[in-house]
Amino acid sequence: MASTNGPGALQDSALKEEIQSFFDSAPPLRNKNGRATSIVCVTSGGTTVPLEQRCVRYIDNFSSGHRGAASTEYFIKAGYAVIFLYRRGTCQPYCGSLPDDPFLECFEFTDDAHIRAREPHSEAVKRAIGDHRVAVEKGLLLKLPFTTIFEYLQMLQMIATSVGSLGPRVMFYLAAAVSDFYVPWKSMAEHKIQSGSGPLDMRLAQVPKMLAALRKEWAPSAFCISFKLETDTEILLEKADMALKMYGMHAVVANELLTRKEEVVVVTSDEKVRVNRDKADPSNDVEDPLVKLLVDKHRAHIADSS
Ligand code: 9Z3
Repeated sequence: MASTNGPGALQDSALKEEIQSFFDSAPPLRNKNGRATSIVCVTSGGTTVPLEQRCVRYIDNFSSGHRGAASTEYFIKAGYAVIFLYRRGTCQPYCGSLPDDPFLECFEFTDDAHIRAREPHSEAVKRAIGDHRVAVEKGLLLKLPFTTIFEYLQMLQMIATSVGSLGPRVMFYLAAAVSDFYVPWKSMAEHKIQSGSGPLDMRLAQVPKMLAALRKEWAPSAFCISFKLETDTEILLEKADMALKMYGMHAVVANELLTRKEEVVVVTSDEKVRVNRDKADPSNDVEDPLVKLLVDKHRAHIADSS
């Protein structure tokens, strides 16, 4: 006989209401300085689409992860706690000024068998380690890796349904490059596809429109920013507008592949704001003004919601 006491859907509607009213009236979570914590989930890097269950081959979406990693640093600077959902092996926060293989290039053994940072990297290493440690120790950076489209969307759903209840203080900044097509697990070959039988015919299914679920079901009060990437500037803004309306995003950041480090356009229902990198210094990036603009819009969203 099925137990009515065990875990599962709450049957008792009075209890459901009591729980809801407890959370509705609870003071917002605060950080150590007594400020209510705003949380942003930054997604970064491209998802893979495996072609075999024991995966030897996969389709990949391009993204170096620079946008997500740099934006994470600016959000932390602006007082946010960041959940950094990133593709394994892509750029990491605080590592932007280090060489590609920092472990091998930045360190050396001393005569007494200690490890020290080598010049000219020691200042950059010190800053990266220090800033990263402070962010983690203050509870402002949680890093979660994904590889496949399956992992990415399951983790995004898990994050959204857990932090969604915190309401308008939560932001989603979806910079990851997410596949539109995939091979459903059940119809995927288990073993490596053999090349002996000629050309490969494969039908890819469309990935369901998860942005709509995020916005409407998983975290309905959160502030949601998605990104639109195109290689043809003629269709970019029109496509960004379509995404804004179709998924009910609060803003869509439109970018073109070749100029994405110099300029983006933030598309909202009432304006299109061009955001450019400040060229005065080569170390400036476009994520700095972009995050500032979105933080302002997020503050307005929080004020409107209360
Ligand atoms: C972006 O458009 C990002 O800005 C980039 C950043 C991936 C271009 P990098 O990582 O580049 O700094 O090298 N991300 C979203 C790309 C995407 O797949 N968007 C989908 C689409 O355009 C909607 S979710 O259809």
